[in-house]
Amino acid sequence: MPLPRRKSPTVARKDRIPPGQFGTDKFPVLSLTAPPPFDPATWRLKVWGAVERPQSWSWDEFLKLPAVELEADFHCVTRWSRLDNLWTGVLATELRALAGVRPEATHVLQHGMEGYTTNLPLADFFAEDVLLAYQHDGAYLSPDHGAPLRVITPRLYAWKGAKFLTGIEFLTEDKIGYWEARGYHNHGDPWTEERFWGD
Ligand SMILES: Nc1nc2c(c(=O)[nH]1)N[C@H]1C(S)=C(S)[C@@H](COP(=O)(O)O)O[C@H]1N2
Ligand SMILES: [Mo]
Repeated sequence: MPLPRRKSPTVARKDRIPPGQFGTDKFPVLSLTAPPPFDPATWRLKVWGAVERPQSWSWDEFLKLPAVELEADFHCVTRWSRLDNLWTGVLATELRALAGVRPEATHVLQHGMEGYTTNLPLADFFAEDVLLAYQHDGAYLSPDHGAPLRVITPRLYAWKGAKFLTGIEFLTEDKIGYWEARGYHNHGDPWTEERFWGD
């Protein structure tokens, strides 16, 4: 059965390429480190913090969660935008019921396997087009692009989604992520050019 197909609302914008960005068909790699090793036998995605039911999914279990295909653009704060990506994965909104996110949760901190983190307000994490993606354009993610799992945030710059995702922490107050602690904007909306603190 084909998966349900979703489209990020940003794809229909008149100003689809945000100010200060240029479109490219290339897909550059921006990573702090070499890709950390992925072992499907031991990999886990953990969900903890302000939730009723902390989770620890194995790779096989994660692949059985309800999946969708998402058409979305990808905006890197270094000014390239890659339009028309097709991602496959699990919508972030699925986690709300699965983990039982508690009413006092206000923010989310994503954790990458190598130690990368990035923070989001709950409303941005639960936007209808935020995806925990394991495929890009029909193929499982390559190590450089975040295998086995990454977060896609089409309404925000791409640093707001962790590659090599292994943890989602629900918070009751904001906690700053890796780039946010090093001068990047705390929110990261490409259409208002929220690139750096002070923008
Ligand atoms: N775990 C992890 N996630 C990460 C990063 C990283 O270094 N480690 N870099 C971020 C940045 S700055 C960007 S622009 C995108 C880059 O994704 P790409 O390498 O697939 O283009 O991933 C984001 N997620
Ligand atoms: Mo980036």
